[in-house]
Amino acid sequence: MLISNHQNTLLAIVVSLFLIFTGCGDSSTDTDTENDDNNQNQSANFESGLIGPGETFSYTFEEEETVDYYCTIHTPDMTGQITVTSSVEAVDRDTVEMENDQFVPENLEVAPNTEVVWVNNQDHDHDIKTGTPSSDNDGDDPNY
Ligand SMILES: [Cu+2]
Repeated sequence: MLISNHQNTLLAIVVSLFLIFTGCGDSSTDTDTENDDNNQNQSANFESGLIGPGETFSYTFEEEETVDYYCTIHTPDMTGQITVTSSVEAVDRDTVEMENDQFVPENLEVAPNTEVVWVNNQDHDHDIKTGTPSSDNDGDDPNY
């Protein structure tokens, strides 16, 4: 009886150590892959998640830079670019429409600190993300 209890305690300790060890390994690898994927020499970085029909997504661009983005659902054809430059007149907010699986306008120039609102005018979802379709293919999803 005594011996068996002792063995159970040892087993519990070994199992706990194993769970702690594997738990730590998991979380650190996940974060690393995410960061590598979006490293494009641009500071703007967003992922809208699904934008349903009639819904909008907005993001404020702070510094002068050129930002590529695309729709992950309609890749590789649905791409757009935001050029942030103080050479254009500053407005609080500007708009990109999603029509016929295109961004309109495809290239939008805004001054720093402008909020850009994407409007989904279509009857299906879009999902927009910074980067280009090809840069994403190098990363996490070999099946696409
Ligand atoms: Cu789309």
